[in-house]
This record gives sequence, structure tokens and C-alpha cells, in this order.
Amino acid sequence: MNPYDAVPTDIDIRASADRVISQLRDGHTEEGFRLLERVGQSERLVVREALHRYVAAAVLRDGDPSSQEARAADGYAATQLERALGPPRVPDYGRTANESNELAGLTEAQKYHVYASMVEVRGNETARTDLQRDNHVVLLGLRRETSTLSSPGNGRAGTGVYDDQMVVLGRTADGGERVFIALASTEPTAQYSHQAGSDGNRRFSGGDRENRVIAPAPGYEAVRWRKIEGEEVNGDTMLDLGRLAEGTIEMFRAEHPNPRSVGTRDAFRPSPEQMTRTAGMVQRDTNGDGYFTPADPSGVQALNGSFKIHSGSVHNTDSAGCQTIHPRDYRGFIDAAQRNPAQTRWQYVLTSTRGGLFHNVEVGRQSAADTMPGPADRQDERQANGRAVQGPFEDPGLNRYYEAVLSGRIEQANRIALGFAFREPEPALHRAAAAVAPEPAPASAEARAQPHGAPVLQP
Ligand SMILES: [Ca+2]
Ligand SMILES: [Ca+2]
Repeated sequence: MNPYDAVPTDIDIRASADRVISQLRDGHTEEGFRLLERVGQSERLVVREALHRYVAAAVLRDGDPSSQEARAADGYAATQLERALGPPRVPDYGRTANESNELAGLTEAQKYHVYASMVEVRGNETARTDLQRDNHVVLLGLRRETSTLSSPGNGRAGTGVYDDQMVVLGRTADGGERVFIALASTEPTAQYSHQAGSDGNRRFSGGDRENRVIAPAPGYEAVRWRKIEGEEVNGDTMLDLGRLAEGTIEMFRAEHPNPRSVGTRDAFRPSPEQMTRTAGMVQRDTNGDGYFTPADPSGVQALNGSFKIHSGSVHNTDSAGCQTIHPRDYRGFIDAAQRNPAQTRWQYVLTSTRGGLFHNVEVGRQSAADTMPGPADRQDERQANGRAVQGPFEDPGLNRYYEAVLSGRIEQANRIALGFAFREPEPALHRAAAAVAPEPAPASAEARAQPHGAPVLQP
């Protein structure tokens, strides 16, 4: 049963937003906000959100004078619009009659505007311009924050889940709106992580072998590893898995050994121009906790051409950092994306989404730490939290850290230190570093191989 309203509506989302925009730009701010309220009130949530995004994108851009007037006239409405510029909510979209689907009953043009309005608020200027071109498509990725250790519950960890959406937005030669929505994954999986360990003979994707014997890091015990992928960027001798950071990335045609069932080798990878254009388009999980956050030292790195869009498998997303699409949707995705054989560049707008684990990470890391269910290794930590540990500090966390260091439980100490870094990065680290000698050093394979070595503290 689909719990959402599926009654068709005849609203023209773009035209309705344009009427509001025109009122606001003419200085009729109150009338404009009233009109926005009126056209949206009988529509379902996804439609109201799209209206807000179109209006916000048009009138709240930096330097638009109507933005100041709007704030002065109606602070509440202006705040709502500001919110519409932020990460969007992922529409609930299931394909079969039994799945919940917020888009059921909408026309293709209406669905197009639900997603195209996201490109308007989250894409760069090239992406927004490309949306207006006939016979041309733009790609949109909606990312839910997911641990690299996630699996659909098959007893293994780190095979990935298709919990993101990849959307192809395009116009036909005569301007008709077209949309294709695919299940996708925008993050890598722990099966490619160096943190999953090595038997002394595990392959790197480059062809060499990891000849050290390395125990799996906590949380990685149930990972059945594949080749080690990633780059070593923080000096701890362990390769670090990467993902595309949110933003607009220009893609061009590539090939990939997709599963044979999808019937095509076609794929996409960043264009050569894109790789020189912007710094910092890749995030790396350097602390190996399965997430990409400000707690990862040296976690922001340059883009390279390995970050492709290709098909995953049915029971495994096969992602070592690529955007992968469910094989059931892949052929449809490629056909929609390559509808015009003359198109050679695709703007790919990747955005974080509202309601995810870390959507508040910029404004308050406390909330991220609070809501993070976390990989399995955090369980012990939470249980330990309930136990009062005596020590020289007022902060119970510092006392637990101190105790863990003194008794040689390096991994536990690391995790506690990581917790500090999440909640309160700088002050907590200074306190922790001051509390314990010797000098902080990065966590490494050596540290795991020598459990009684020097305590390590991840900055
Ligand atoms: Ca590393
Ligand atoms: Ca991390």
C-alpha cells in the first residue's frame, strides 16, 4: 500500500513558481508570498517543496535586491525560502504498487520539476543553463549518508546498499520534459577498504600485494574483502577510500565492465577539464570509521578520473568510490542519459539531502554525533559509556580515554578520541593531548600489529 496521496493534479509547477517570482521581483512581496501559499496549499509536499525551490533559486540568489525586500516584508516566509536552498529531502520513490511512492499520480513534467528544482538550488551555473537546453540532459544524484560498512542484511558487512537516487533530467528536441529515476549508491563499500585487513597476500587494485598481516579494524570483522582500493593520503600507511564530494562534476563518456546482464559497457567518468578545474572534490575516510566527515584528517582531496558512474550488481553495489546504479535500472539510465548522441558532456549535480545522518554537520557536530547509529564497533563504546570510570579529570570521557591508554587498549582509546573529535574537535583534542604523553601519532597498521605500542590519538 502506498501511504501517500496519489490523486493527480493539474498544476504547472514551473509556471506557478514564475507567477510568484514575477510578483516578488515587481516589489509585490506580500502578494507574492500569499500567492505562493495559495498555489501550494492544495498540493502534496513534493510539489510544495519544488515551488519553494524554484522561487528561492530565483529571488534569493546573492545580490538580488528582492531578497532584501522579501526578508523585510515577511521574515518567516523568507526563512522558509532560505531553507529551500539547502539540501533537499529525498522523495520516497518505489516502483511497484506495493511500495510507498510520493510521485504516484504526477505527470512526467511534474516529476521533472520536482527534481529539476533541486538542480536549480544545488547545481552550478553550467548545470542550470544545461537544464534549459533542448535535446540535452543533466544528471542529479541525491545522497543519503551511509556507512561504507552497510549491507542489506545478508550476514556480511560492506557490500553496500542502493539507498540513493540518480536522476536523468532532460528536454526533448521540442522542449518536452523527461525524467528517469534510478536506484543508486554514491558511496564506496568497506569490502575494498584497507581497514578490512590482510592475510599477507591481499591484492591492491594496482596489482601489488599487501604482504603485512593486518587484523580487521573494529567493525570490519564481517567484511569479506576484495582488492584494496583508494589512496594513502594521511601518512598512516593505510589506503583511504574516497567518494565524490557534493557539487557539480562534469562527466564524459567512459567504459566499464558492467555486469553482463545490463547489456552495455557504457559508463561515465569526470571530464579531463573537470579534473583541473576544482580542488577538493573528493572526500576520504582517513580515520576508517566508515563515514566521510570533518573528523577525517586530510580527508579532502583532489578529484581523479577513477570516480565513474557505472552499474553495480544486484546484491552488491560494487562501489570502491564510484556512483553505481542498480542493474535493473542501468539500461534505462544509459538510454535516458545518452538520448542525444551528439551530447558529449554531462553536468552531474550531486547533493547531500535533508534528514540524513550528517546533514547538520556544518552547523552543529553535536547533533551528528547524537544521531549517528554508527558501525558495530561503537556498540562496545556505548556500553562502556554507561560505566563510571574514576580518574583525574572532570570529564568522564577523558577519564575513560586515560584509563584505556594506561591499560594499553589502543583501539578503544582511539575510538574515544574519535568521539571527542566529533563532538568538539579542537578544545577536546587539546585537552586530550595535554592529558596524555607521548606525542599524538596517526593510527596505523603498525599500531594494530603492535598492541602494546605507543598510544595513538587521531586528530
Ligand atoms: Ca591512510
Ligand atoms: Ca571517517
